[in-house]
Amino acid sequence: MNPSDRIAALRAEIEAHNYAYYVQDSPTVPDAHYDKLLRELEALEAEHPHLVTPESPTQRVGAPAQDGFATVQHEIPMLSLGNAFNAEELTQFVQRVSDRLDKAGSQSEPAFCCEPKLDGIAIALHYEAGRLVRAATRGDGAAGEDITANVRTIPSVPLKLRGNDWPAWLEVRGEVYMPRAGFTALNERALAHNEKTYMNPRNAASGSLRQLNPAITRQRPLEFCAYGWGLIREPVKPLPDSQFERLRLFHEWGLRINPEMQRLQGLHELLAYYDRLAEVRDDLPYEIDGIVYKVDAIIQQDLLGFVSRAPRWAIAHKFPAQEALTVLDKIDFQIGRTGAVTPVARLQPVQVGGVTVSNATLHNMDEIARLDLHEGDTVIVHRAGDVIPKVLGAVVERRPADARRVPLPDSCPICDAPITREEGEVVARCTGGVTCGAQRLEALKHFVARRAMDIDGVGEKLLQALVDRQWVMHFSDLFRLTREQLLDLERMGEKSADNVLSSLEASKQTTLPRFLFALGIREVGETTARNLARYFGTLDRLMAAGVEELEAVPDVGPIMARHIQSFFHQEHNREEIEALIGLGVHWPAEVADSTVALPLSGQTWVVTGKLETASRDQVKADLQALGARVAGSVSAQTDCLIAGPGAGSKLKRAEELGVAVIDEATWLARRADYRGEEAAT
Ligand code: 9MJ
Repeated sequence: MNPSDRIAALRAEIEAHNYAYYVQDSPTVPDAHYDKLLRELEALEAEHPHLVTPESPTQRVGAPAQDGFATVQHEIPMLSLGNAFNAEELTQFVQRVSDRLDKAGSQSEPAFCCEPKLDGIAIALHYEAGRLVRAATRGDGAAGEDITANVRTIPSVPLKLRGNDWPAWLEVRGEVYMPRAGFTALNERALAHNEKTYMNPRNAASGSLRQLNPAITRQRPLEFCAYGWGLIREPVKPLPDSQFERLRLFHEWGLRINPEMQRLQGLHELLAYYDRLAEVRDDLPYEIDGIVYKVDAIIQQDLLGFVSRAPRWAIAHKFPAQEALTVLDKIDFQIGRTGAVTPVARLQPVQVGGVTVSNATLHNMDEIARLDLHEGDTVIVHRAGDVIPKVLGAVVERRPADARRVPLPDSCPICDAPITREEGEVVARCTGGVTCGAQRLEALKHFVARRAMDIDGVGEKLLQALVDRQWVMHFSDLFRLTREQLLDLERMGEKSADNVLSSLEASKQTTLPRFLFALGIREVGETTARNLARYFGTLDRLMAAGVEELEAVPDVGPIMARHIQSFFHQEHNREEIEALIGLGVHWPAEVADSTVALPLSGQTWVVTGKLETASRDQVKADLQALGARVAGSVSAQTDCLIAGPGAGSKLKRAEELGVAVIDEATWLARRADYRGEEAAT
């Protein structure tokens, strides 16, 4: 393709994305893909300057102003930021800044004001005599939309500035964004009411801000954070000559600024700041997509000036994209331990969030319908932190003619038993029960797992081989395996066979909570298994318990109680338990304790940072065993935070809220105490 055609194609595609993004609040492609197109266009236009036109998407900053809102001209253009996509590009930026300052005669090494790059909507707030008189979106940078009525509903936007030393006219610039928790709640509400959900917090913020009815905006959990300024007139006293100090002054006037903001110097410090925030990124209560570095001294900012779209004195150092485009090749159906049918997206491998993703769970048929997914679709995949990858939606414009809808299969792909979905249930189930190879394999995997019977050396491959040969149909069959059988398996040497046999033998000595958890009773996780063991003391008492008595156990609700009771009523389960005990599975007696609440009952704990003596999972399990609820984030409801080295935003939040914080050593001492109390009762 010749450059002129490629430029035309890029412009058309970018314009289409702009429209979807800015006008419909419903992006068709991830930001990273959009950035790539824009960069390619910029590079081509730089090579062929005669092909640049005023209408080119490279010649404007953002979206054009929309109908429905009055237009506000920005007296000083609202620019965007240049990007650095890796450390090398940041290095070049720092070098460029130093070189230019040198040339301009400003020898002092620049300091940078650093803060997370909020993923929201840039706006300008106009304060006249300290009162909010107007709020506007960035729009195309030259003119935006008057969204004053909507912005006035945002609690963190002061309608009147504090103090009295602000300029007669002050234009504050910053980001309106939606914190993660508010976004999740908003989408959950929308789902419950069968309304449109938003793809991400940023679109939710944009959509909420651009409501024509401010009463709707008011119900949306929006926040504002200041990071800059526009026109300033008639200051009553000279403003600080540093970005950092100026924002601190804004803070005194009642504006929010980012608590992570720091003034740093030298590439090394900038990169360390980037690394630290990349580490805590997923723990922050809001989404960020990179770090913004701004030359701190305003005199140096002025010396550096602007290029067409962005200041030369600032840059956004982007984090690896958490969203990417790929093709959904196929939807498969997996059968879980309890027969639950889970659709799984088979994707063309794609890099996202720093790893290669080729599968993503689609949860259930409702989710496929909600996202309107077809095999063959181009889809947007999201992956953040260690969270499992998620398909956010399809790019309908790219749907090929032969794209296929995928119905729920009538029968199980493994055992051919009918698949049913009960009225009002989201989950479809294979009715094959233990005769279904998939359910059997999943049940066995669960049974041997580390936190269950902990049978070392018996993994999925071996279990699959044993199930295939029909040597292991039930849990108890594991303990009937002979050395000869094992040696008959491919790739099983004498040593491995002996190891498997001794692991099996060793696992027979277990605990009642482990045994109960291993049985795989629906809804019964580790904590419930512990609570059941503790409450009833013996398996016999538990097996004899009625629904009412089961419901008296901490954490056990009516549905779970019914699952437990029905499990122990089924003849084949009772036989299996008897067989296991007959083959030597045993556990020490538990001290039944149905009267005393667990020491941490009713408390909410959070764990963060690196721990020395145990994994976070283990500490979590210990906490749950003591009755605590373990939460993922710190709130006013948190009773205690266990913080290891490297703790970031959670620790900060706990300190802000006055939540008790203990280190690992203190936790270990407390745990010993609690367990001591337990032993004494
Ligand atoms: C965000 N999004 O957090 C800027 N930004 O500065 C910060 N954006 C910006 N600064 C000039 N912290 C243009 C945009």
